[in-house]
Amino acid sequence: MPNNLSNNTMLAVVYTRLLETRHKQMSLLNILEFPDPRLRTIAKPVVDVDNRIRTLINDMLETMYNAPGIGLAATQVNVHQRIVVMDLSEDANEPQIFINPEVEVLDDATCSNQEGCLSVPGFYETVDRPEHIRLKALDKDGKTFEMEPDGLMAVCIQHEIDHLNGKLFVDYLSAFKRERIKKKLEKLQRQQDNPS
Ligand code: QAP
Ligand code: CO
Repeated sequence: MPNNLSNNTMLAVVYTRLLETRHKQMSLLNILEFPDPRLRTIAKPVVDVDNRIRTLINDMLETMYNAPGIGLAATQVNVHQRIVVMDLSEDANEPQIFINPEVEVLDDATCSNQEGCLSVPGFYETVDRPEHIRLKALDKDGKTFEMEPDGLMAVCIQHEIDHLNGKLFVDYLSAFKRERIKKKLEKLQRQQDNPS
C-alpha cells in the first residue's frame, strides 16, 4: 500500500468505488425461447420513462451484449413493456434505445434478409419485409425522435417491434419449417432442463 495514502483515505476511496459499482451494477436477464407462450404476449406502452425503465434498459443492453446479439425486445426477457435495445456497430459500442417504437411503411418495396433471433437460437431463415420505413420512438429521456432507417437497421427494428406484438420471425416461414424448428428447440430445451 502506498504510504503517502493514509488508512482513512484508502478506506474512503474503496468505499466510494463500492458505492459506484453498486450503483452501476447490472444484471443478466433470462431470455425466453421459442415456443415459450410468454413470447406471444402483447407489450404495453411505457407511460413514464423513469429510473426503473432506465435500469431495465441497462440490464437489457448487458443481456444483449453478453448473448451476443444485435437487438433485443423487452418481451424476450419476459417484461411486457414496449422497449427495444439495439447495437449494430462493429465494436458493440453504439447502443440504441427505442421506447414505444412505431413504424410507418413508406412504399411497396420489400427486401429479403437472413434473420436470426436470440429466442430462436441456432436458426437463420430468409424473411421479406418492407424496405422503406419511417420510425418514431422515445429515447431514454422520454424525448420523441424520428428517423428513416434503411438496411439492417430497418430490418432489425421491424423484427424487434414484432416481438412487442407477440410475433416471431418463424411466423413468416411455412408451417412445416416452423414445426421443425419447434421440435428441434424443444428437444434441446429438454436436454438443458434434464442434464444427465
Ligand atoms: C434480430 O437478432 C435480427 O441464433 C436480432 O445462436 C437478426 O441479435 C434482426 C443470435 C438479424 C435482423 C437481422 C442468434 C445469437 C442473435 C442466434 C440477434 C444465436 C446467437 C440474434
Ligand atoms: Co428476435
